[in-house]
Amino acid sequence: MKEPQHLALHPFGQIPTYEEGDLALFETGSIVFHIAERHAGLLPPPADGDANARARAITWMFAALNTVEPPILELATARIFEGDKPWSKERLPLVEDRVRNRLVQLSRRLGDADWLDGAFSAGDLMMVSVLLRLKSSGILDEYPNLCAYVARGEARPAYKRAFEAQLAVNKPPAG
Ligand SMILES: N[C@@H](CCC(=O)N[C@@H](CS)C(=O)NCC(=O)O)C(=O)O
Repeated sequence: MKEPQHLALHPFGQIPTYEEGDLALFETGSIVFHIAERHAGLLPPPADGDANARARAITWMFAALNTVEPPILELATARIFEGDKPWSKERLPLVEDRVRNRLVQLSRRLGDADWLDGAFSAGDLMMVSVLLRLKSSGILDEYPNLCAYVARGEARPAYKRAFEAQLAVNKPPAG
């Protein structure tokens, strides 16, 4: 990923990247937004009476990436890369509490609704994928409505198709 060919697509040498004709994009949020703008079912259509619904769905995309994901990424870093540091035991509970703080707020807002704002949108898609990163930590289990929300996201046929396609690419070669 740090070779010139990939760096031409992604200046930070990361994944994902997305190519469509002569367009090359990087950043998950930008890629999802690009697709959502061009295919039905991911954002409320602008001419659909409630133009604000589209703006709110986009807001949830930003909230997932800018407000909910940062403490979750910090937790992953603290657990995976800093777990052996002498100060790790003291710091970890602080990082976990920052994650819990966001989850409490998100859980309260979701309540017993299926999705964050009416029908499923790219905002839910982003939020579910961000929350999925927490699965191995066990923290998500403290919020039953968020667990059910993530399970609904994973149960969508489109999610299953995408996940299986990804697994097929990542599967180690036979033998
Ligand atoms: N904000 C970026 C983050 C991308 C990112 O962190 N990608 C990781 C994999 S999930 C990566 O490529 N890590 C390798 C590296 O940073 O060298 C996005 O959402 O696209």
